[in-house]
Amino acid sequence: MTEIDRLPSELVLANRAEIVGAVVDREFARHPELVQRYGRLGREKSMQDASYHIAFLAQALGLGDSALFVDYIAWAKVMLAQRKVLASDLAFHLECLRDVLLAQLPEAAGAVAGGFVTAALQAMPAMPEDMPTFIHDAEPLSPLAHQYLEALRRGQRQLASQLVLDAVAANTSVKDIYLHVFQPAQYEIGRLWQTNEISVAQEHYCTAATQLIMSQLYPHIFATSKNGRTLVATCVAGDLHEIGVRMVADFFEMEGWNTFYLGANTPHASVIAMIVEKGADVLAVSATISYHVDAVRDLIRAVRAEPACGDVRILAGGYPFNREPALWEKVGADGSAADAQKAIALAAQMVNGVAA
Ligand code: B12
Repeated sequence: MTEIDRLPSELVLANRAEIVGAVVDREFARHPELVQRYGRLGREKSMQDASYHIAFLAQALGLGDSALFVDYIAWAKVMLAQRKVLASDLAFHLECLRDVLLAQLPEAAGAVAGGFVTAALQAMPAMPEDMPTFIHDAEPLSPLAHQYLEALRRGQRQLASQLVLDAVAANTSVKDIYLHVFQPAQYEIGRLWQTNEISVAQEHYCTAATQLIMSQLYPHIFATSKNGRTLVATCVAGDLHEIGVRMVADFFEMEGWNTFYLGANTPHASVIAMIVEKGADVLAVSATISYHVDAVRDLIRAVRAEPACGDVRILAGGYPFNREPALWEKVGADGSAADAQKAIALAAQMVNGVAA
């Protein structure tokens, strides 16, 4: 496992409130016109942003991986541009953050943390201010994915459900519906929220509807005969994004595994108890927000330290693992896969030595 330097990350988090205050003081002192540009709440919003940047920065520092922070700033640039925050103002905010880190942290830690911010600043000019759609016409089932998403955007979840049930009745596989309809539709919903085209409430509605419609497909999912293998699948403590790992669990179930899907935000001790109780062959751990990757590493350490977990193989996956392909090694997992289909192939290799 790569040697990980936790110190700058711990210092950044321990001094978070002071750093946030100093960044925003410096920003508004040097550019008083920001008050006119962003209104009465501008200062408050800038404090929220700084606090967010620090959470992501600390995680990247803890994993010794500046690319995670650069990726986060690319996401923030789109998010803020679509809310009328100028890229030049984001860059200036980051310059203030770097100055404060250099001034307030011990020299070595300040240099490392400041270096991560510099990496993001250097990459910023090439980062786009908008994001293309996740529903591509060349992909299988893209017409259905479009219709499904449009139905949900109009608030017609019954129609969305019927579209999916009709497709399955016409022999479209449940796996294809998951990978080519639900997954791109969820990514697209995220993009529309990020680019300020739909509200948080609309995103919640679409997500809840997708979970409901996934449940309507369960008679197909549990119809397979069993192969004697067991999977425990969970989101790490703190992470609320449960659909991805639920899909992973459902793919294993359809492949003949016995699966125990634990959902969002599961405490580590409960995951370990479940691995032991069910004699799991594989544990699938999911994190979507990169500041939860530490929790994945902590969970994996705890599982490895528990002799009763035997030689359970551990897969880690989700958004940050897809952005940074070497991340699974840094958290001590046995492997990762970009989607549910690839996850079953990898797990079959791990437990049987053959592809699924
Ligand atoms: C729905 C959603 C939510 C819901 C989740 C509800 C629920 N019950 O699941 C709620 C509202 C809670 C939420 C909250 C937040 N969210 Co959110 N969310 C999403 C959204 C729109 C869809 C997630 C989803 O269902 N994806 C579909 C599944 C199928 O895809 P997937 O997770 O990638 O899973 C596949 C693979 O990754 C892989 N995989 C996944 N897990 C595993 C595990 C293993 C072991 C393996 C091998 C593979 C694997 O296989 C899966 C199936 O093929 C995403 C958009 C996106 N791009 O995903 C944003 C998104 C992830 N959220 C985002 C953000 C910022 C947040 C918040 C921080 C917002 C806020 N300010 O509060 C919070 C954080 C909450 C928390 N503590 O976790 C950002 C993250 C950006 C970033 N740079 O990190 C995204 C990308 C939206 C965006 N475009 O801006 N969110």
